[in-house]
Amino acid sequence: RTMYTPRQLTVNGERMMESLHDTCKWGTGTRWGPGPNDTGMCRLTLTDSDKSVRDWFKAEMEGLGCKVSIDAMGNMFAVRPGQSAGAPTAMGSHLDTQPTGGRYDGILGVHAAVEAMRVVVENGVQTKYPLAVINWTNEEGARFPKSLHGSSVWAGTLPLDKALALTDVADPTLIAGEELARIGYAGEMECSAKANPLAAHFELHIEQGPVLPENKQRIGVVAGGQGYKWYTITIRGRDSHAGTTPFAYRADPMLLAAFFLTRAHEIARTHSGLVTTGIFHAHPGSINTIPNNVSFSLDFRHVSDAGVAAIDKDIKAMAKELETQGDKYKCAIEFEPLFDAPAVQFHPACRDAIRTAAEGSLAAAEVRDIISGAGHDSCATNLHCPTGMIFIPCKDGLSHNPEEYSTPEDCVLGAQVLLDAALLFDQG
Ligand code: HGY
Ligand code: MN
Ligand code: MN
Ligand code: MN
Repeated sequence: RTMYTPRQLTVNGERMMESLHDTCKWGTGTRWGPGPNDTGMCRLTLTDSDKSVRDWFKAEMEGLGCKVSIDAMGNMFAVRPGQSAGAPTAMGSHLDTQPTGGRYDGILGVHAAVEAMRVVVENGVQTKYPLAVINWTNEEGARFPKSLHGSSVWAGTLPLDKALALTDVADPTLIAGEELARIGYAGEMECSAKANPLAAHFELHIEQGPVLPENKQRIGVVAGGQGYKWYTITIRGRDSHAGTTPFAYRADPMLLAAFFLTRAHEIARTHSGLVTTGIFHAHPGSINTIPNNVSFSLDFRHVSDAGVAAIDKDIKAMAKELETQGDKYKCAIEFEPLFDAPAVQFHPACRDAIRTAAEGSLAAAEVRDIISGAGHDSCATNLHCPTGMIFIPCKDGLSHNPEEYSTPEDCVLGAQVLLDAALLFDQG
């Protein structure tokens, strides 16, 4: 058996890019369907657009002779047997998107994996172990607020019943488990690494940040990823009349939210971390009534767990201080934990396979080690099997935005490195 060498098989870039852009047609411009600024890329998890692209994935993989299994979280595993039985070497990512992005985020990794499988099949390659392509459910957490939703249940960090009970952030009458069944992807298979183990997981993803473009490098060998926490913050005050309530009689949650967010940003900067609020509600939402309460999302991140913990501690201390503000009436600040992921280090064997693969296509200077600012399903699989990630640059480091863009050349190069790394690992 000769060892596989990078580029021994080559991906068909034309075919991959055509099918990638073709599946964007199932996106919609708004949360719920064709809307005014139809960007054609919104495939919020468990909506009809997600169903369409899942149906395409299933048909495509079955057409390649793979067996497609669906687990209780709707994670989709397309597996092709190898010479020996055993856990598959997997190439995975996600087909769901943010409300206004997703031309490449997630879907590129799935298409590159599909193309890698096409090349293996059409060349009649017998891999040592089974080879798999995976579509993970709701990596984004944009609709049902858990990042890495499907892969976290598989990894055992989120109980299935809690995962299925999550409600839609925009319409709490919509429940994840019911939406999963509605689109026909509530699978029989147990959703766990125990019942459905992987030998390794490789993921191609756009960097979504500025490091590769700024350094004019083309492949990132991802060494690890940041830790992050999500909360819903609720600040409860006292609703009263905008015109008759003197400042000394106010407990104004909107004012406190302004202080809170400014101070939270200062805290994150002090610790060289990041903090973001993407969702904000004021209740009852009337121009001339001081709100009864405001609620908003809080996402903060740091390359180390200690950093995340320090930011967490300082933000909570700051909130305690803000609660003492006010004369007759004061506000209360509540933290509802939504999600947290530890900082991760990816497996050296996968990193080596990726670097060998990358240098099979590029000069070493065009390849760099990099830390992922974003969370990925690979952060979940990393808890159970050797995992590696490959980054390609995206324009201006922009992502989670309709202008998200990577060149076809970089997409195809990334797919080639994914194919080569997975086959090198399979034979390693
Ligand atoms: O939030 C994240 O980093 C992931 O892309 N959902
Ligand atoms: Mn992603
Ligand atoms: Mn994303
Ligand atoms: Mn992600």
